Amino acid sequence: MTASISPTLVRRIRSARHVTAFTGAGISAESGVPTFRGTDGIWVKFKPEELATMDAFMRNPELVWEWYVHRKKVIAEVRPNAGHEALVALERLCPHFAVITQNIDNLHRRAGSTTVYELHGNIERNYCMECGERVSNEAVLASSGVPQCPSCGGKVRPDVVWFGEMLPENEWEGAVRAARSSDVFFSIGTSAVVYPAASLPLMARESGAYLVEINPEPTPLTDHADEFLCGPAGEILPAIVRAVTGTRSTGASPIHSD
Ligand code: BJW
Ligand code: ZN
Repeated sequence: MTASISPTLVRRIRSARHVTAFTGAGISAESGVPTFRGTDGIWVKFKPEELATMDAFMRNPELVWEWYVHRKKVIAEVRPNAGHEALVALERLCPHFAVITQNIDNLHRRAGSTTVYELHGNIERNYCMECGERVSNEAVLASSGVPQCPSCGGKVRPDVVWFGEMLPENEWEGAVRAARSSDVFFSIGTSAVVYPAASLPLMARESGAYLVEINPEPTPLTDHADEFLCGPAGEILPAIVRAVTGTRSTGASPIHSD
């Protein structure tokens, strides 16, 4: 059975000037990129503190690089899915549309989204920890072990944000601006436990946004959402686009709404 997207949500999107989609690993799950937490999450096999911190990197850079090279190869092979594509369609329907992503997989840009704030970096970029020089993915993938800077010989790292590190200032400021100006704010495929990113949906709601969560599982955010659409992003987001454009009304049932 397919239930309809709520008329309230359709009306909110149609009348919105600013719509924002805040995404996490769940939106890329249907492309074949593993999530971090949950039954097939990366962290089931590896603890975050063993891999995604500067301490871990300094202790065992070979292991951390092995993990990133594996993920670079997985991400290079996958394609954006119907969820990413539906956000591109929504961007075309809304006067101002922004994607704020915690993902490092570049799939929103590859799908065609144009305003994308990447809070946790991008796995396709790398830089030297000594002199800051950018090092291409090709060079990194061609080297064995820990890649070294061609200019100074320093250790190269992926351009991602590890625990205990600050988020890139411009991306964070853009994300806060988008959250605070949102009329409708979607939180999609994130467990909403990693801060400061997880503060954005509540920031948006405080500023008057209609908060919609899309996830197959409830999260700490669920009770704060105006609507919780329970299910996979790759099904629910296209259903929202169909409902807004009036092409067809299918999709998920809101569990609660205002
Ligand atoms: C589907 C689906 C489908 C499945 N459709 N959905 C207390 C308060 C505030 C902060 C802290 C605090 N205690 C500690 C901190 C700091 C820390 C933090 O938040 N820790 C928490 C874990 C407690 N934060 C930081 O350190 C951040 N920096 C910071 O705070 O700077 C200030 C500072 C500086 C110095 C000292 C102290 C503070 C940085 C955080 C960096 C996070 N980095 C990572 C790794 C990135 C690089 C890489 O990928 O290798 O980012 S960790 C990892 O988690 C990754 C993700 O972006 C992030 C969030 O995960 P996400 O996207 O939510 O994925 P999952 O797997 O958790 O959830 C997937 C969801 O999808 C699930 O809900 C599924 O149900 C759902 N799903 N299929 C829709 N088809
Ligand atoms: Zn260097």
